[in-house]
Amino acid sequence: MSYKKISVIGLGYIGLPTAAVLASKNKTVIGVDVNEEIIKKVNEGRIHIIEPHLEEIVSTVVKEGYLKATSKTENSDAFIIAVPTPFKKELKHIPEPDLKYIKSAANSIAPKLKKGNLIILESTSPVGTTKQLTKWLSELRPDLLFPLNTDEKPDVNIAYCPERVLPGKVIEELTSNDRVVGGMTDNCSKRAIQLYKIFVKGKCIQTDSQTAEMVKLTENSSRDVQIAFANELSILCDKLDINVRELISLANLHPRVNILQPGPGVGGHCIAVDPWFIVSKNPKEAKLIYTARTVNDSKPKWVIEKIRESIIEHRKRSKEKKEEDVRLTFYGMTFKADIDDIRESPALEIIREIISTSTVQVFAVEPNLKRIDENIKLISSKDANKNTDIAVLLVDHKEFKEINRPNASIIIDTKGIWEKNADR
Ligand code: SAJ
Repeated sequence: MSYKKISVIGLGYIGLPTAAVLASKNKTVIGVDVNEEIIKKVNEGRIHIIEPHLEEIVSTVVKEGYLKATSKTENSDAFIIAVPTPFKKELKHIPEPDLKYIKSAANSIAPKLKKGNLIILESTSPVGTTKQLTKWLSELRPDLLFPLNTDEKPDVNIAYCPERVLPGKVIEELTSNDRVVGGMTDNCSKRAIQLYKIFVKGKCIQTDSQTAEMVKLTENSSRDVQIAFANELSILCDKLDINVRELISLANLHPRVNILQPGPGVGGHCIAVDPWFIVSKNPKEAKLIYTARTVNDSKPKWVIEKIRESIIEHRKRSKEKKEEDVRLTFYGMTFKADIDDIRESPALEIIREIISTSTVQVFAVEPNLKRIDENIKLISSKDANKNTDIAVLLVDHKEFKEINRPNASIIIDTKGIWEKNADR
């Protein structure tokens, strides 16, 4: 069965680009979201996130009538679920994933399901979620046969296919990356591969749903563990008075060593989150993954200590200047370079902590944000250069790489872009 009409549930960082790319292949795409502002924007051919090339595509496919955004799920040939899977809010030692958005996606799709439909879950999820989704749907639609403990041909096919795109390169990676497709049955995988072949030029590799779920969590946990190693090295090197960037570049000359780069911590909605989906279900076994998470989560606190030390040092150097007279500028607030996303941003954590625990004057330069709903004074790079005692580089945005060394008496460079000239 071919896919003429496809619904994408969730028009966020993954859902919207996926909907737009499918629509650009002349498929009728219905983008479903709960946020009326997003719906309005998309229907005007505009987007609510910063992602290169996405707005051009959305504007074209909306104009041509291939993409429509709405709050109501419609009958379709296929449904792609791309909703968030956040943590539960309780302050537990190990955060637990919250599947409420996947459950409400199931609730909205269920009444529209027909024999022959395909459902694909793309949201990063704990192992077993696709099975859980199938159970929810089968309870909601007892009149249809689902791929659960049955030898008969199910009426509805269900598969898990994780997204793997890098923010900032989403359009390119959506089509070029290989995809892992894990169906509830062999035929579910095959039908899902048929759908991805509409726009994916990379390979589509078949597996089962549990393996596909674990592949996604493994990819991001692997990166988290590797970044934790780099972050641990940076703390060690600071103690030993060794330049960590030089150390890593020399160690990486070895043909089988490839160390990543340290920074102020790990942010974003993926690498800082997904490893917990493994740890929360397997706390006894996932020792290394847990430790990496705690190493990366503690890095902002280490940077905060460095900033506190530099405030004391600057006050000494400037003949006991009062704390409230010290001007501190942070360069970068987003979770990584050249994007506008502040989710789980270690930079923001550091800035908030300094604002709430000291009386220094705090400013921030952030070229990717026009405004911020917080008590943080955004200033231009030019103004910062005239008025800063301590400059703290938190994100390696391209604009900051063009600055040789800001005019400040102390520089803390957590990303190593001004390092040869920096004091930390
Ligand atoms: N970071 C470092 N050092 C490094 C690399 C990254 O400190 O050497 C930090 C970044 O500054 C950022 C965090 O890690 O705070 C995460 O950034 P990232 O670029 O590693 O990853 P994301 O979160 O933007 O995207 C990841 C990607 N996963 C992998 O590379 C394995 C992407 O392919 C996934 O699709 C995405 O997660 C996701 O949606 O899961």
